[in-house]
Amino acid sequence: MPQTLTETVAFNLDKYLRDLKPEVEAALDASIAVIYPEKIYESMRYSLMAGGKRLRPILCLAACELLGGDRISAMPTACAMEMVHTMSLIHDDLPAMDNDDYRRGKLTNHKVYGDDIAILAGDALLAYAFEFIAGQTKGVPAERILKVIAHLGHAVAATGLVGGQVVDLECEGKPDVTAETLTFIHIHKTAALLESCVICGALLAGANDTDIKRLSTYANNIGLAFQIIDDILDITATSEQLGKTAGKDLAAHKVTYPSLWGIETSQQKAEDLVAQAKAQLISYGDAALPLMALADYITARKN
Ligand code: GRG
Repeated sequence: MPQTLTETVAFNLDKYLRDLKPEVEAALDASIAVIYPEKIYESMRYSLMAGGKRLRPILCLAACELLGGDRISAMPTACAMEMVHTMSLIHDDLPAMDNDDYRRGKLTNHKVYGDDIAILAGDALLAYAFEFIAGQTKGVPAERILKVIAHLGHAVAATGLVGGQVVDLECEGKPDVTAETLTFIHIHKTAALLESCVICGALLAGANDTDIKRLSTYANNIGLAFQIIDDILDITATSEQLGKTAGKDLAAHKVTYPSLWGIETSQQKAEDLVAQAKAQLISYGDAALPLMALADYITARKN
């Protein structure tokens, strides 16, 4: 059992991701077949199978395993998380929103299939994510599955991603956005789904109220840290490294954490949030090593 937070460096995250990522990729690949009308299924698969870090499904599986659940029973929910994440990226990239040409190193969905099909591919992925959890989760009591569906619904609705995106759009072009508003945006737009990944994985394994409270704090902290690092990378990384257009926040004069606090302070705040996140996991002992290492990865990542 780790006695201090620094002992978590002993965990081999590279190997963990090398093992787990292909499992997730294979499950995602098997989740959607191309049938008539082919164009919509191809568009859904184009973005779903375009790569990406697969951080959300991995967090879901790691949280389930933390509490003694097994990967197989959490895999449909893990895939659903990636479907929801992918649909949010497709819609975020549309001309009516962020208007991006590249994502995950490829042309964005609407650039390939047109705005109409991209909107529908996002809608279809969102609906299918819930169907997939309900229909594919095996060996888990129905009331746990119901809790997962309700939690994910809350995380993506106006209470979560959609609400965060609306406030983000409202803030466009405003120079006087406060740190509180920025935090509201990112807790809803980014952290809510990451939190749902962790909590739903835990719910599938039978989490109790104490687990939920600890894991929710863990996930919200890493979610906010994730967005702070995202804002920093928008300034410091290249478009090639990011797989999407770098420097967009600066070009749009968007208020971000680095624009409010500077890069160094922002990095420090992200590291503090990760340390607080990891502190929530101490009582789980070695079982928490993957989630601890994933928290560290959030601030160390380069894309
Ligand atoms: C959810 C119904 C519904 C609609 C979507 C467009 C929208 C509403 C919300 C925007 C959500 C959004 C795009 C948040 C940004 C989150 C973020 C930092 C994405 C980048 O995640 P990574 O780096 O990407 O994990 P990869 O490609 O690695 O998966």
